[in-house]
Amino acid sequence: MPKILVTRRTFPESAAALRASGAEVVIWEDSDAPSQADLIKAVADIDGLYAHITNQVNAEVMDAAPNLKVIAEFGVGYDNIEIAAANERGIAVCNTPGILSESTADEAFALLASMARRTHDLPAMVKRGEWGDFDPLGYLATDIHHKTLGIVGMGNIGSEMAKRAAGFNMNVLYFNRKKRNEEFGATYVDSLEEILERSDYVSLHNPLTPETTNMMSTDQFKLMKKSAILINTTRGPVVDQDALYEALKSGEIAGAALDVTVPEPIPADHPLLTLDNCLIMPHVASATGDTRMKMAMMSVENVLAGVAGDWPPYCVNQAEIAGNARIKN
Ligand code: 8YV
Repeated sequence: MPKILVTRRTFPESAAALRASGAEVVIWEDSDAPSQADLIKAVADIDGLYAHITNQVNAEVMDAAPNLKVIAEFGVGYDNIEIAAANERGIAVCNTPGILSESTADEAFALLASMARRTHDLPAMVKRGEWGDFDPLGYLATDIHHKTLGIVGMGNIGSEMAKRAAGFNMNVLYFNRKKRNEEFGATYVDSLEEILERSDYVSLHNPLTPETTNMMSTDQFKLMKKSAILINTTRGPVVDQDALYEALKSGEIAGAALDVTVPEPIPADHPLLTLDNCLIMPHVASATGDTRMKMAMMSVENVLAGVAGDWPPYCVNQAEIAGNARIKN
């Protein structure tokens, strides 16, 4: 009987689907995520790992799990998995692409709209009893329509963002490693520099890799318009947070909305939390009940296929491990 470890609680439906397969299923039900030491202990005899962003699935974890055939990440980003180590060992790595793109773009667009129309700071002012007399020049916001949105990373989520922006009559530019054929009304620009210079809003949708770590730092903020707003729903380390703090404080850019930070959770005394022009959400872009359920069921499909010895439907390294896969069928 194969054994599967799920490293956070899951929906009753996904737990039931795992158990219905006949596998032995261990679900980490604690309110805290397992520590690295806990994880290393818990993987000893498992065949499948249903993993989450809070797990660092590195070579040490893989070596502690000699039977491990498949790692199914709950999420599209899998930068928490040491993919080279998985490739060397023939372990299949899977993710949940596509199904969370619309929810993530919904949140990214909501963050853009919130910063533009000041729903991030004015309601708190009203609650404090500071709503003064009508003032034609008071509480001024920024338009969304006919402004320029720069999308960095035109994958599934970036294209959903472009569609939303088109509905708001925005001009949309995008920068991607490769020009795409289907551009959803967006215009390709061939450098990050150009998109930063031309955009009123810059929204990041590229994955975290060694090349994109600190991709947005002091020099990049200098290129942006002083009135520009940055939206980050990808991964915290793509933005150099110290440089962002300086840029927001000095007025180099007008605002930032972040769904992701370094670290997560961001400590309550972090300098970014002292700024009125910075809105921070607790990494929830995919967190709607419907989308999280679909992600869970996709993770179940992936892990069950892997422990049964079949290629998981959403395997990201099938070509890399074809010659040495622990999956046999
Ligand atoms: C997940 C995400 O909620 O898919 C991703 O890459 O960032 C989120 O949708 C997160 O990975 C939690 O596992």
